[in-house]
Formats: sequence, C-alpha cells, structure tokens
Amino acid sequence: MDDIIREGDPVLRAVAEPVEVPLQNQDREALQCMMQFLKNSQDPEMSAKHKLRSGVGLSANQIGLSQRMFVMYLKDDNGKNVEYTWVNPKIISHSLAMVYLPESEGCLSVDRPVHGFVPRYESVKVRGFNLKGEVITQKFKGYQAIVIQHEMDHLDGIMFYDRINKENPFKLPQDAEIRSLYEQKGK
Ligand code: SB7
Ligand code: NI
Repeated sequence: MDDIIREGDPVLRAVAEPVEVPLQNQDREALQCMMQFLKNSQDPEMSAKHKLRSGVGLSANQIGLSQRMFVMYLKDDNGKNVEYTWVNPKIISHSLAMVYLPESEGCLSVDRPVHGFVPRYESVKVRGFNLKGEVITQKFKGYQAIVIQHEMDHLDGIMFYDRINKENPFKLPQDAEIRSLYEQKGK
C-alpha cells in the first residue's frame, strides 16, 4: 500500500498521457505488476500479510505513472474471475440510463469514507489496446461498467467524489433515468 499514491498528489489530478503502442517492456512490466497487486489484494493470506486494501481496479497514475492505462480484476456475472488490461481506452458509446452503487464507491487512493451516489452509465462500450497491443472493443454493464468508468476518470484526473452532488450527496441527477445497481431494470 505504501506504493499507492494518495489524494493530494498532483499526479492524480493530471490528465494522463497516451501510451506508446506496441508496448515498451517497462510499460508492460508496470501493467503486470499492477495486476499482481490486485490479485494479491484479493487473496486473504497475501492481503493480511502485506496489509493490503482489496481492490478491483488500479490505474497507472495510482502508482505514480501518468499514463493512460489501467487493470481490472473482478468477478463477472457468473462469479468467474476475469482480468482486463486496458491501454489508451476510449468510451466509444454508452447507454443513456445510469446506475449508482448504493454503498458509494471507494478508492485505494482515498483513505477516508466518502458517502454519496456517483452516477455512472449503466453500460459502456470501450475500445483500446490490451497487453499484447491488440485492439479490443468490449461492452460492459453493471458493476464492471462502474469500475471501468471509475478507472477511466482516473486517467483524466477525476476522482469519484467529484461526481457526487455537492449540496446533497444522495441527490440523483434529474435529467437522467437512474437506478441503484441492485434494483430491477425499469422499476
Ligand atoms: C468501487 C470500487 C472501485 C471502482 C468503482 C466502485 C475501484 C476501487 C479501487 N480503485 O481505487 C481503483 O481506481
Ligand atoms: Ni480509484
């Protein structure tokens, strides 16, 4: 955790630079290291031994690299572990409908609880490069879409709490269809 950059550091507020593709060895190694961190953070023994906070995503500026890349390691809808490495990702389309996590979001770079709703698109289509430098286009919905948008925000110097309503943290946008991630669609 000592290597994770915390809020207050300007690198978290900078717009990260595009990554050279095909990937340089050092960039590939950084991504592999970030992925290993996420896996360790979710491994009970490893996380206890090294006092790690569990994380499902990590962007490069959170380890001090102002580059447009991040990793994700989480369970898909079938409970299967999936891993993604994204380099120079772009959201090429998204739903109009939005969702929020009722328990709010957290961030490895933020050491305090932050309450409030963070509106996110319910689904996003992302195009970018993977670790091998291949172009990938993939659609994400629900929790994975929320995590993707949290990480993409990091690349633009945006923190999740920037998107929480300042007057009332639990006020939802009026101009969008929005529901809790755990509520049925169309409710
Ligand atoms: C809840 C947690 C995350 C994203 C969206 C909702 C990831 C937290 C770990 N990170 O700080 C990644 O940037
Ligand atoms: Ni974060």
